[in-house]
Amino acid sequence: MLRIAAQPGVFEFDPAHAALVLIDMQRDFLEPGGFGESLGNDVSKLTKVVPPLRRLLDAARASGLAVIHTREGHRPDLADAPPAKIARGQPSQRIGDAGPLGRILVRGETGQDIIPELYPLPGEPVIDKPGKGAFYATDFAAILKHRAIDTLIVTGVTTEVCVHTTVREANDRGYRCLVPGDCCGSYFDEFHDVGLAMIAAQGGIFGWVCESAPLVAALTALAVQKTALSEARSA
Ligand code: TIU
Repeated sequence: MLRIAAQPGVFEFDPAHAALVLIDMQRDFLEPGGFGESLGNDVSKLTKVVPPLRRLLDAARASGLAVIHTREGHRPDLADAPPAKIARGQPSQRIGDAGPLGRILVRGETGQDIIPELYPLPGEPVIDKPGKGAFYATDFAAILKHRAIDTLIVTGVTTEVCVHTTVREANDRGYRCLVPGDCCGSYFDEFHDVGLAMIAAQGGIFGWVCESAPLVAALTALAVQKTALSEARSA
């Protein structure tokens, strides 16, 4: 069991039954010319998430923790895109329009894919989701069930939209969620701060919130332990 300093209290979990989930770390949200910018957002607000999340991803991979990625996006024919979602607001470009990163938020396009720094390795599931939550209209729950995962470490963008929706969906389904705040990002500083506070309030109404440093330290120690064990076995 690993024990991590968190709000509202220490978070204890078995890494054999946990997964690191990276929500929507896509060019469409982090780079100019994609969906995020089309909505009027300053996409540079999200870049600070990448270095800490890369450190956490490296530690998770080294320790053998399951890693699962998600991507928000739609079928090329937009058959799974709610008309209300396409029509919403006054974006500079709508979902499906051709932009500099390909068609906005469409599966298979450059913009819809994950940024190179956090690109999935073979064997790491990628969940293509049409909504904000990772459970809605996906096989995420089936994958978690088959791997006997009951604990999710949820990271990514944006804190108050897809991260929050996924944590809420997971919490209602009985998963325990830990959210490392510095591995999540928002276009709005105040929404990020309040979004994290909302998760941990009321004794952890949706989950737990932590910094990534103690989590990285615990996973790194686990990786060292596993390496020492396998070297001792093969000696
Ligand atoms: N616009 C915004 O903040 N977020 C999204 O539309 N999707 C995700 O959060 N991934």
